[in-house]
Amino acid sequence: MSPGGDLIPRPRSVTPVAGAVTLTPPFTVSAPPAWRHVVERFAADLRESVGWEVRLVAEGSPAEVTIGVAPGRAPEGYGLSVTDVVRVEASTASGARHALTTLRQLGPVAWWSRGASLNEARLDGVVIDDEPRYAWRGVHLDVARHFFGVAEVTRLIDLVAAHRLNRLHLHLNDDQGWRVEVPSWPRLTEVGATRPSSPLGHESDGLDDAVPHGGYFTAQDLQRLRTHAASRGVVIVPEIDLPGHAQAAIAAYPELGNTDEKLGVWTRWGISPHVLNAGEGALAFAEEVAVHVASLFPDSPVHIGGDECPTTEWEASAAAREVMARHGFVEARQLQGLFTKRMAEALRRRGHEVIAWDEVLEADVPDGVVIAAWRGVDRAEIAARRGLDVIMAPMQYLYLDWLSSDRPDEPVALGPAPLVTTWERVYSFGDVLAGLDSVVRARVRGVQAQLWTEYIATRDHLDYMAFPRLAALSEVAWGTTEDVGAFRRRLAAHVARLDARGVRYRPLDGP
Ligand code: TNX
Repeated sequence: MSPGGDLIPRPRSVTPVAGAVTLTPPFTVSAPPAWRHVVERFAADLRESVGWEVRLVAEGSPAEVTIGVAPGRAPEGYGLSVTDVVRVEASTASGARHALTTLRQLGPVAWWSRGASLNEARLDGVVIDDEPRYAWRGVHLDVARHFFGVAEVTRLIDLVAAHRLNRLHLHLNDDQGWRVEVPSWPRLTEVGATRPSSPLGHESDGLDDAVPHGGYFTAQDLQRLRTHAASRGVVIVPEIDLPGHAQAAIAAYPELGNTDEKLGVWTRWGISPHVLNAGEGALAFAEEVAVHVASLFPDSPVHIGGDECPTTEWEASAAAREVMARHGFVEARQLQGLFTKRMAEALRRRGHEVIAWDEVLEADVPDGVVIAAWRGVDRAEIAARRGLDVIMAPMQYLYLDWLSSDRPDEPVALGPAPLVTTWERVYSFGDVLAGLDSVVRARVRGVQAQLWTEYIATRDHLDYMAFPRLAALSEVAWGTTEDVGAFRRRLAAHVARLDARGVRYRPLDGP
């Protein structure tokens, strides 16, 4: 393959040129002082992979890799050239970081391994000019249905960053588990973080494994994740999903519910009918936990959930009907708008951007809320025409909990066919984005793939569901998709990097 011919995501422009550089350890990198942390991260990666030492020297000193400021570059853009030296230019630390990630891909596969030995790295001449099409290049991970701890999430952050993706959305609560400690509501984790069993096989089989499942993050855990993610240019976006998907919260605090029924943390998959009541106490609860979790991520947008909130309990509740009357609502669905407004306003007063699933469009939504459109591209179009920005997350293309193919030997996943998302299908979303009209296009912040974990309980299985589909997603998000056959050839080389990282990805042709 020609130099730079197997990069993923594909940069905007890659031109092979004469020249080559052979790096041997230790080598030097010069960079502006403000980007020191970016070089240190790169140095730590090479130390871990092949034991090389990378020495940071002052800007302007002779070095084998020079990193300079080019104010004209796009915020995440960069230039990278290999001639008789390696030169990087960028206008921000993010741009410089992307350049070094690309440089690592230009180098030997061993640069992605752990504890390998390597004498030299030969880089062929190439000039790369690059910048992403979308600012929001996200991956969502549901840590509620199955808990994934600090080590696993850290590893996912590394893999996300290796694909120049930049958002990790953590779904922190659901009917089946509450996964973040909130000091003023201790029972959320004392009671809500553990369920007695989980479905065995597919939900529709109706079986139970009789194995308790639990786990949650402390503030310190999340702080560690946040710091690590920041070092890789990844922003963690926490989600507190209310007023639906609230059964674990109601199990912990029955007064938040609508009935006297004694509920446990849910042990089935699907949509629990048990939602928060619409009284002041529950609204204050939603505000308080969202604000607390947001305080752990001071620089992040915060997702307030809002999906799949059944209204059956509200319709049957005299108290809810009273709240409706007070607000002049004609349908129970409008009650959800009280949560959207309460949470969104509290978060925005504290400087957070607010994101919500597209169902919130069916009740009042404050201006400025960003819509994560999951039920289809049509929901993104509705939001955009209402003047709201959108994150494209449609299940028909970007749900990685769907089967990887229609082969009978795929591991059990959300649905039977036709709920299938091949990596080719993910990749084809680039064409859908290209076909959007200008009104919608102007509102698209970016794209995001979803890893719901009802049927993903282990790290190896997470790898299988995530890759290579996230590699395809990264190129959709970067905005450089091309002919799928050409992508496949690059992907076939790229999986060597995943192998080097120990990723148990799904082979390109089948399980
Ligand atoms: C819908 S997508 C959900 C999740 C499920 C997922 C399964 C969304 C906002 N809600 O609760 O896990 O489908 O694919």
